[in-house]
Amino acid sequence: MRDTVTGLISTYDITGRYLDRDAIDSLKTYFDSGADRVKAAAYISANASSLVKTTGAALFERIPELIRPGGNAYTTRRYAACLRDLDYYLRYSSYALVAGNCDVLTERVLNGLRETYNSLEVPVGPTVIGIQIMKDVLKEQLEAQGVADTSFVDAPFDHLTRELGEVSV
Ligand code: CYC
Repeated sequence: MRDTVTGLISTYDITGRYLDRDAIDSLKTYFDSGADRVKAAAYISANASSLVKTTGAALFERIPELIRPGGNAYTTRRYAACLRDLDYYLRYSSYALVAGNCDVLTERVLNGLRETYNSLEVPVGPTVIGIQIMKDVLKEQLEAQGVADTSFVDAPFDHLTRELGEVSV
C-alpha cells in the first residue's frame, strides 16, 4: 500500500535520483489539498450510510431492471449485497483520498473482483455507473460543505471504474 509520499520516494530511489521539479510539484499539490482530503474523509465517515443510500436509489432509478425479477440486484439478499459493495467502494475510496494514491484500491478491492463478478453475473456496466454516481453525489455534497475544488475526489472513483471497466466489455 502506498501514499503520495512513499510512492514518490520509491520511484526516485529506484533510480537514485533526488526529487526533481515534477516530484516537488506533485508533493505540493498533495499537501495543498491535504486539509480538504481530511475534510472529505471526515465527511464520508459521518455520512457513509446516507451517501450509499442516495447512490443506490439513483442507480436503481436509472437502471430499474436491476431490481426487477431476473435483475442481478433482485431479492433482498442481492439488493443488500449491492449496497454493501457500494459501501466498500466508498470506504476504500476514502482511504485512497487521504493517501493520495490508489494502490489500496488495487490491492484490497480490485484483486479478484472481476472474476467474482463474472462468476456471479454481477453486471460490470451498472456497477461502473453506480461508482460514478457515488462520485458525483459526494462531490456535490462536499461543494455544499465549502470544499471549493473537489477535483481531487475523482481519482479513486475513476480508478475503480477504469480497472473494473476493462473487463468483459
Ligand atoms: C456479490 N460482491 C459480491 C461478492 C463479493 C463482492 C466478494 C460475492 C460474495 C458475497 O455475495 O458477499 C465484492 N467483496 C466485494 C468487494 C470487496 C469484498 C468489492 C472489497 C473489500 O470483500 N449487483 C448489481 C449492481 C451491483 C451488484 C449493479 C451493486 C453496485 O446488480 C452487486 N455484488 C453485487 C451483488 C452480489 C455481489 C448483487 C451478490 C450476487 C449473488 O450472490 O448472486
